[in-house]
Amino acid sequence: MTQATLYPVPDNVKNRCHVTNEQYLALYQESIEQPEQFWSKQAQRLSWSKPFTQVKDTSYELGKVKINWFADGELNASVNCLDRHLPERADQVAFYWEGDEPGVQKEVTYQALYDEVCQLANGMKALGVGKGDRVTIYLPMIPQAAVALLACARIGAVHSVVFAGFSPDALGSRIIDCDSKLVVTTDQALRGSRATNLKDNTDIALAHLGDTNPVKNVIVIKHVGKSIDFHQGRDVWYHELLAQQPKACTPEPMNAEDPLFILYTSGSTGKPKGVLHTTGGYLVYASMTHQYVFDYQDGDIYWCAADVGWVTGHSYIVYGPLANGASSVMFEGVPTYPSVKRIAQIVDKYQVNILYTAPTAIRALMAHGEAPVEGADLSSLRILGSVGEPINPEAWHWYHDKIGKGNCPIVDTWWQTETGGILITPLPGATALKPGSATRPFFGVKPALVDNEGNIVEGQGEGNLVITDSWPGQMRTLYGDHDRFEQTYFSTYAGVYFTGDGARRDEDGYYWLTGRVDDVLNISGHRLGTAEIESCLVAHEAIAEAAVVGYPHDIKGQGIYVYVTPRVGVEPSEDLTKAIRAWVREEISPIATPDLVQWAPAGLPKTRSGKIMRRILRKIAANEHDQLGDISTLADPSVVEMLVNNRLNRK
Ligand code: 6R9
Repeated sequence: MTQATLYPVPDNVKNRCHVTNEQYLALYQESIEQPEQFWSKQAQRLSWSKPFTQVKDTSYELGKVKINWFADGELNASVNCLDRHLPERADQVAFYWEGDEPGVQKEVTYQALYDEVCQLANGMKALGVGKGDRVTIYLPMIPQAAVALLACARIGAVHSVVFAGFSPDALGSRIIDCDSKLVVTTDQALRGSRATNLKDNTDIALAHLGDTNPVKNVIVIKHVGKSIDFHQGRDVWYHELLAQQPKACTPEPMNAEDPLFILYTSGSTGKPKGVLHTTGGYLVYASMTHQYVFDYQDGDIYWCAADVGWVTGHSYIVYGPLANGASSVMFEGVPTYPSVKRIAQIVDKYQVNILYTAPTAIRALMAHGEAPVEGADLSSLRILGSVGEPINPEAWHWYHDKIGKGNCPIVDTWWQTETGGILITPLPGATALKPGSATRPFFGVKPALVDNEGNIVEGQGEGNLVITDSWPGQMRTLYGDHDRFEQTYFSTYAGVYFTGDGARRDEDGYYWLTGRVDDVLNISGHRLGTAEIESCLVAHEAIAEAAVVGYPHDIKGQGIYVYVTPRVGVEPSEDLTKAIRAWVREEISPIATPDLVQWAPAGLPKTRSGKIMRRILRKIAANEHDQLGDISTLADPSVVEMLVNNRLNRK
């Protein structure tokens, strides 16, 4: 392995950052050796209505997994994000909202956010929603998305955000799984001038649920102004509901371990997992990581270009920045609309200091050469962040040179929905960078590599990434399925949390994430389970059997390669291929649309016991059919030959 170029911390950054390398090393050591002392001090960043006396009570022992932090303390997340800032920040902008169309914009101050959160919280209470009830939020990137999360937090309701790009079916299954009483949505969502009818989707989802529909009310925000079907007695206009409500609402005192939210994510089986986060530990961790990783300082303008439908939006658009009293940009649209200059224009317009985005967005811009930065100044930028997938060195250099003008450290942040916040990352003032490496653990995080038998890999080496002890932001369970939680994360390797990712550790102890080691795809930074797509495919009348694998894709990181066996009597055709792509798009989401669909009329390669040999399918999809490895266990080797001859990726 050649030595990667080291990018030391630039002096201008070092001199103003929260921690230097020496401080990082000392604090890290303290966080590992005396976690109770360390975290009890760090938790003072929040305001607690009842102080905690216990700090950490956790066990990774299979059958008895428990994760409790600050368990006898009480606090309210919305108070920490709003009320306590008002004496000093009432008129400070919390969100500079930039609409899908340039020129459409709005500023929301801390006072305005507080007022609206209280009104919605009161409105929800008036509809009978209370502590512990689940509320599904199906919204685009508009300020009311943050309002809705915080209003739930204020009254102790548990929010479950469903990404606005998801289909009615995906929405319905998430509503049923957590038994939501209320849905908050909008007439339409706009992204890159494309409209999605969120309210219509909600109607379809609820109609499909029939008698099992647990939803009593749907709150509808009038965003675009499109007409909707109004269901008398069930639907409520947001503006009418709020008009009757006072701008004050007593916050519900929450135990630190009371649930704050559920967020569904794909696993390696078909059923999405309801990742559950609680209040105290999550907020301590989101707030602390936001401050240190992005070196957020008072007066900075921070922009996380993620969507609130993903965990990045929860922790680094809503909870972390607001807990820190930050001013953020919130963007409704996409990086390439109306042109590839949009990101640079927004940075210049709001004088953004910290930009946090995903490698897939960078690659989409990079494909246009200089155009995305032509005519832009970008000198306000100080720190750049990356999240969602490994950032390839080409994208890293483009980001660093073209967007960051060579002066801005890139924090490549590795984490997961399950981890609540960033676990492996550089700190801008402390860490020399290597393009493509997420570098070192954050405070309190103990990563390790294990081989497939579970033996710890010491020093330099490669293996499965596990975390050997708990941190406050860790998920607590899978909603309604603690057994699946234990099986998924704690049964593969005894006594440790298994991330599902592979990684390498180099001579400096830096971590290089190498991707998922399970049947989870990472498409443009979004997780999709292959099983989920497969079960959708076989639900189509033309398909007998399907197998889905990832393959290298220039922009998306991974593309979706689908092998399908038609039912007897079905003749594959281009039209049918199109119909199948549209089917998956409609049933799951545009993100899940197959890139390549290969017909396998002679069937899929299987072992004699009938297991599909995905290893072989992955090789064919990657155009690496000369490295198929051992195929002696195949039931019928001629199937492979046919698939290789008709393969669709020849790059
Ligand atoms: C935050 C988020 C988690 C999975 C994770 C890993 C991949 C995220 C990464 C990264 C390499 C990074 N991932 N950040 N891989 N380098 N900086 O993305 O959460 O949607 O749950 O996805 O994404 O594979 O396991 P989530």
